[in-house]
Amino acid sequence: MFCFQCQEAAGCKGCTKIGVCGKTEDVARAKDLLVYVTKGLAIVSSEGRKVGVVDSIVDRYITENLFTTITNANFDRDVILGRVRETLKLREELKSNVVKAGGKVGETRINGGLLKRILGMASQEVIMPDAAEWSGSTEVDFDAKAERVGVLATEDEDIRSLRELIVYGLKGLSAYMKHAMNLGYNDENIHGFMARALAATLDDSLGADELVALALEAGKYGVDGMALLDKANTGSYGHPEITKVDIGVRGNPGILISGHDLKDLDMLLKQTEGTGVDVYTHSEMLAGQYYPEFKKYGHFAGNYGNAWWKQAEEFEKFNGPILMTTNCVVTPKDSYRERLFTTGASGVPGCKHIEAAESGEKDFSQVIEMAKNCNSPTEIERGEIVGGFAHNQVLSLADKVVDAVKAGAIKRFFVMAGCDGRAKSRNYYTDFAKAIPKDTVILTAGCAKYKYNKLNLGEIGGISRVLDAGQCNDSYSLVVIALKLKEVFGLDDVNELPISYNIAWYEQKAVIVLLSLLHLGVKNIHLGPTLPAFLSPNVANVLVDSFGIGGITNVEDDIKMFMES
Ligand code: FS2
Ligand code: SF4
Repeated sequence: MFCFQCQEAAGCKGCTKIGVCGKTEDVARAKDLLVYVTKGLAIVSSEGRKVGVVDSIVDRYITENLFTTITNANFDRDVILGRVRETLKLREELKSNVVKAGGKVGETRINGGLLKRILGMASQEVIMPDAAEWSGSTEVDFDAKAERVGVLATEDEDIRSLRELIVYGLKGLSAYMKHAMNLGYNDENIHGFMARALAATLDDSLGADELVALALEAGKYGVDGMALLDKANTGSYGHPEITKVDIGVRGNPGILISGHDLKDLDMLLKQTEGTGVDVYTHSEMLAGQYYPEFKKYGHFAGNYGNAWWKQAEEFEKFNGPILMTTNCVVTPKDSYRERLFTTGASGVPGCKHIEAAESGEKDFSQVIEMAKNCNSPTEIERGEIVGGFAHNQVLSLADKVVDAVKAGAIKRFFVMAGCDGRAKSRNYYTDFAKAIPKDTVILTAGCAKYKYNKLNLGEIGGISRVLDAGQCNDSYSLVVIALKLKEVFGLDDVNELPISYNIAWYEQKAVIVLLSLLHLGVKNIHLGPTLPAFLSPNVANVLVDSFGIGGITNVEDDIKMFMES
């Protein structure tokens, strides 16, 4: 196996025996193959669009396949290989529809020779890439193929780096699209781009310049995807508002819901109402606490625990069932394995998975029944945290914020969005938050916030010094806020604002957030705790030269550098 898609890639190079995330070799093979056949489906889908064939089931499947391969989402090889089989089937069905519509989807080899079968346009011979033609049915076929189509199949390290940058950005985008789609919001243009861009990662005629352009174009669609999800979330559940969230426990049995899917939270809250079971949020689901539509439930308790990587210890103490709606899942300990349920793109072999019905509804009754027979959660901390500073809420405070900046009470904002992770080096972010001058404010989103959201960093003129917009996709809110400030201060360029970007990354959603910021023209973003292993030295240089991307050094020097910029 070879995987270097996340920040925890072994030795900052890549995982080759087993993933630091727990991904085993056989799961890695299944995922490599799933990505490959998804590219094949994307090639046919892209060709189909040229002749007006748009298949929403195919679009959904591509989206879900990519989401399934995100770091820490799904460890269930059988599920992943099931998706490989279904993808091959969908591809062939789509091909015949494309041919009927006059599209060009051919194949290359018959009887070992290079006879080009002509499909569609009678006068043209079409050679399709292998990914759009290859088929297999047994696990032996699948494993043999997977060995030849992983990341290292692209020999040139710069082309490989750019192809993977694009694929990882698309994986992140797929997560945001899936959440929006679950709420009934969709955008055909984004699916069209995803298919085209995936197909392009197997196109040997594209060189580095074209792939750099495509990565930046992915950033444009990243902004569109995050805006769509913002519309879906706020249209369904209202605008996040300033909220104090209890981090202690109550005396009732509880269900802990983790991951990012608000539709799952919605269904769980409805189904637990009146059952005597409380619902607690965990990690990125904390953001659910900020939405008016959820706050109305009396049995919606507080937030339990911290960022994803502490889950083994915290899930053990929760005592009740845990529902993982997306990544980040850590291989469960036996002590709570039976209490761990997965749904959506997440999956763990041996843990119960809750499927959606055709209508999208999910039946959580077995989770609720289990909760009733469990002890209430063990208290691990007490107090409260404050959040809910998404764009609508912050813009309603805009006058106050602008006055504070004009009066010099706020000297600088630090965007510290992104992810948390287990590396000790990430304590940098706690130290950084403690050490920045008291007249600065942190804008955050994503699970990175757990490094400093319990530090009580105080307020400036009634404005909290840590403004948490919500989940990683709510980085969109931070962009809306920045663009508003640019307008209010009459600036031409968003980079003229007193905002510094010190972003922590872990998995592929952070990649689409980064590409989105680059697309919006944001410069001098610092990424840590390490730069991505998938950036080759040449590709990293392009990002440094064109966008001023940098890493982190130490708290003192970095603060000095940011404050002087
Ligand atoms: Fe955190 Fe994990 Fe949110 Fe990432 S809970 S690292 O999925 O997207 O950020
Ligand atoms: Fe390693 Fe990250 Fe890939 Fe897991 S997702 S195998 S930790 S690089």
